[in-house]
Order: sequence, then structure tokens, then C-alpha cells
Amino acid sequence: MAAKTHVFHYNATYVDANPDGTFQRRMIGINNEWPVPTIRVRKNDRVQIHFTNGLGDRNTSLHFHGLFMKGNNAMDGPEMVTQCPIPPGFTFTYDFIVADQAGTYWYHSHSGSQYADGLRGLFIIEDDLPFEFDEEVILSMADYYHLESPEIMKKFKSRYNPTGAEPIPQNSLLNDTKNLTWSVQQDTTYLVRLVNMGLFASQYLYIEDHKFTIVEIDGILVKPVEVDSLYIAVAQRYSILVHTKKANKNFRLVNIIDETMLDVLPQDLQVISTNWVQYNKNGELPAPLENGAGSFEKLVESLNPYDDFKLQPLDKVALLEEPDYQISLDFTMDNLGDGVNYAFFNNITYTPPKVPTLMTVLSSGEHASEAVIYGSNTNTFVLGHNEVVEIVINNMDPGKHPFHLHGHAFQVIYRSPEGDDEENPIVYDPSNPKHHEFPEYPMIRDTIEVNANGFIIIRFKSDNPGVWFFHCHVDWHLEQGLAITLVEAPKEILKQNISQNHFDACIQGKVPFEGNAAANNVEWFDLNGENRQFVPLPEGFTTKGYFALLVCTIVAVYGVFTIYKYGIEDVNSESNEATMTKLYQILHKYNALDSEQEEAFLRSENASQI
Ligand SMILES: [Cu+2]
Repeated sequence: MAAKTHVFHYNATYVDANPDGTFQRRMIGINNEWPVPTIRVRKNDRVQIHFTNGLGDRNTSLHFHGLFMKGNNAMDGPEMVTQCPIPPGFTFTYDFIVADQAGTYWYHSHSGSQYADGLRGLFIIEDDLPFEFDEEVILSMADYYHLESPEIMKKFKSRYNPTGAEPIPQNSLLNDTKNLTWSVQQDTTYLVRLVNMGLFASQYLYIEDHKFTIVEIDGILVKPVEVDSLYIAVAQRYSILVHTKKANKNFRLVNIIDETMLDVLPQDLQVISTNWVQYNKNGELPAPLENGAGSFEKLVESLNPYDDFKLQPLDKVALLEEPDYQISLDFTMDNLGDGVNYAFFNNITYTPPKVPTLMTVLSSGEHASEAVIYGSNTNTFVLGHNEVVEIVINNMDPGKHPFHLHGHAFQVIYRSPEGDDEENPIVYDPSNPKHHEFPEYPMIRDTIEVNANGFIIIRFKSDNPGVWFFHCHVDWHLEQGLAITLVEAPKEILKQNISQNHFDACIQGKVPFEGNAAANNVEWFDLNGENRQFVPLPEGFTTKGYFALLVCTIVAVYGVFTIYKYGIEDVNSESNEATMTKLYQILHKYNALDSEQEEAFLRSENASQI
């Protein structure tokens, strides 16, 4: 069949919606509709999306998750990585050919945590499949927040949230609604495309009394495996074959938020969501499962989701040979001097450059291979062409994290179990022979979850020149800086084209499109003025801290003494009050001092009085 060109005119607009039936809010839709459309094309087709930012008050962008964009890096979408943000009123054209890929993909905004507001949908690439089925169905799951993401962000990345506790979703949706009923025919084979379009929570999914067969993960066909439940991290996809029974009753279809990822568990949050597979329209729907205390543990214990690490690509792709280049990343979370909790790879929290990194490559010419020009806080690694690249992630954090690489599907060659705790994470040890035991035909996918306090090793071939983002797909963590940038085969990137439309977006949004990370296109190694992460919090106690501790101690001792004194005799309350007032005045005055005044004060009469 001849390849087709699909032309779409998409206008991002606000739409009021109430997907969970409890709270009407503003979502980001397309052409005044939400949920946004599913894009469906065939392999080798061309896609042209004239995408207008009709939001009026914020920038936007689109990323096509899992698409390789070979030779066409500029169409990948993440803002400040491959393009300038699309400013309000601007029309940006995404124009690409879906090359040698097929399966279940999705597209979403790659501007901050914006896809939480609904700008995300499926992107399905059809192809002749090596198995039979009668009908195709989509089941998308997503966690769902009642507030808009910029509002959530303000509270999340704040000194008043020093532990970096992630925002807790208010609900979870299946096909962008609650209590979904999926009507089925008896004795029929359905190809079900599953995607977790959520921002944070992984989910379990099962159908009561039904088994199903995994046939695809993240666009990669796999050796079929029969299972009875799945575990899907955000951004991951599965295709499963469900063969319906010769039944006349209805069954529960259950999706469950992985409760262990949530720092707190609000009473009214439905972790367990019941939907139905309906064989009989007149039949009863089994009652929804309960959500009380302990019900999550009990239910999950009864499930036995298949370990995706064991899935093998259908066309057996052998383990890539020993790497030419290894990137080792230690992932931690900590606070910086502004009191905000950040995420770090090797002590660097990703801080966007002033020029989109692809544009730095394209304007740098001979300097393109020098990692330094891409900035001090972008965590940029320059890769050679057609090399085997290995990335090791040591997760020193007690949470699970789904990592996604743009531009590639990678082999997952090692995944350690969960470590005991933060003090004793399981980290990659090159001298441990066990850490070199890899599968013959490793799982291939584009998003992989690393276990809490554990590590993973992935490999891929650097055969797709471009600037590719590698980041945690929990977008709250991406916003905390959990990302690196790969500049893959820069000399080859220089041969790629970029449209005038790209530069026009930059001009309208007043974003520089030439020069190094600091937008300096004269002195390429001078990064003065680049965006930098905050300085670390000071080690131990500052003088101010010691003083505050001293005053607190005195006040406490005085308090205890007062209680004692009141207990045994009458007191002159006026003199007590006067002393307390004096202490508070000193403390108040002290807190307003800068460091020089502080030192002077400590030597002063007031201090010695205490
Ligand atoms: Cu994460």
C-alpha cells in the first residue's frame, strides 16, 4: 500500500471537563474537545500536524513518545531540548515520516508538567501483525488531578515542601472516565492497546477470571506470554490479546494505583477502580471492590503481575556487545540553598539551557563535539556514532522511577531487586560477576522502571544522530531536574535540516537560538550568564542556627523553670512577662540581621546579657 500523508490542524484550547464526575475543571484539549483525538496512521506514512497554541497564557509543545524521528531530530518536541517553546498564538508544524516502527505510542505536551492538564493522546501505527484478532480496543489509564499543573507546581517545588513529597492525584481514569463499561462479544479475540498516560502513579490492571496474552511492549512485538495481570508504569504501553468467554455474565475490570508510590494516602482516594467487561447488557454488574484500609495490600498480593524483564522481542535481537561508552548515573534527591527539594544525577539537577540544545549543536559547527558548550547543569553527554552505549542508573532513592529515552528503544540488560533502604542501596558493582549476567535476548522498550534503592543497566546503539532527552517520566521528578541530555553523533546532526518555522517560534517567544548554553556565539567556551542550579544548603549549623538553638534552649529551660516555680509559690507575673518579652525581642531582632551584623551582635552587650 502506498504511504499516505495525514494532515491535521490542531488548535490547543481550554475545555471544561469533569472526567471523574466530582469536579469541573479546565483541561487542555484540541479544537475545543477533550479528550484529545487518537492519531492513527500506518507504517511509512507521513504526518503533518499544524499545531496552534490557542491557550493564550502559556507555552506548549508536542512530543511523540517512542517515535525515533530518525534524521529528523527537530520534530521530537521537548522544549529547550530540540525546539523553542511554542508561544501563544503561534502555529508550529510537526512534519515527519513514521519510518520503520509500528505499535502503540502516544503523544503529549513536553512543556513542564503540562500533560497533566490533558494534552496527551494515543498515537497508533498500524502494520500487518503476526497474530489474528477480531477487534481492536484502547484502554488508557491515567492518574488525575483536580488542580491545574502550574498551581500544583507552585506548592510542590517550594521550600514549604522540603521533602519533595509528590502531589497526590485525586483519582485515576480509564479511557478518561470512571466506571467504564466495555461491551464485548462472546468467543471473540480483542487486541487491547494499553497505555499509562498518567503523570506519576504506576498501575496494576486485571480482568476478573480472564487471562490474556502480552504481544507488544512500547512498540516492540514480543514472544507471546499468557498472564493474568499487568503492572504499567507511566508512559509504558502494552498490547494484549483477550479472548472472551462463552459467558453471559459481566466481570470486573480493575485498575489499581500503586499505593506504595504515594507519600500520603488521602482517605477519599480510590486506589482501586472498578470497571466492567460487559457480556450481557441486561445482566448485573458486580459491585465495585472496596477501598478500605488494607484492601490494596490484600488485592495486590493476590495478583502476580508478569515481570517485564523476562519479555523477549519476537524477532530475537541478541544482547548488544560490550559497550564502547558507559554513562554511570547516581540518582539522589536533596535540597538546595533555596530550600526546594531537587533530583540529581551525579549531583547535577537538570537546569534548562538558554538556547535549545539542538540549536546549540546546529550553530556551533566545529565545537559541536565539546560537551562543555551545552552547559554546566544540563548533564550533557556527547556520544559517538554507531557505538554501543550503556547507561547504568543507581537509584539511591526509596521510590520507583520510570526512565524514558527519546529517539531509541533500548535493551534492558539488568534490573536489580529493590534495595533494603537508603543506607544500603543495591548499586552496580563492576567487580561483581553477577552484575555481568545478562539475558541472551533482553527485553527492549523505551520506558523502564527502576526499583527502589536498586539499579538498572540499559544498552542501545547510537545509530540515530540527534539530541535526545533521557529522564524520569514522573513529570514531577522531571521538573525537579531528573534528566540528562544525550548529544548523539553531533557531526551527523549538523547535516540535518531545521525549518524556518522553528526559528520563528524562537523569535516570537524571544528565546535565543544560537550559541552555547549561555547564548554566547562568540566565545563558545564562556558560559557566563548560563542558567545554574542553586548553591547547596550550607553544611551543618550556621552561626544563626547555633544562636537560634541557644535561645530556644534558654526559653525552654526558662519555661520548665516557670512551671516548677508556679507549682511551688506565688510569682510576680509582671517580671516574668518582661523577661519573656525581652527574649522575644532579641530573637526577633537577631533574625533580621545579615551575617556581618550577626557577628557584631554576638559580641555585643545584648548577647552577653543572655
Ligand atoms: Cu521519578
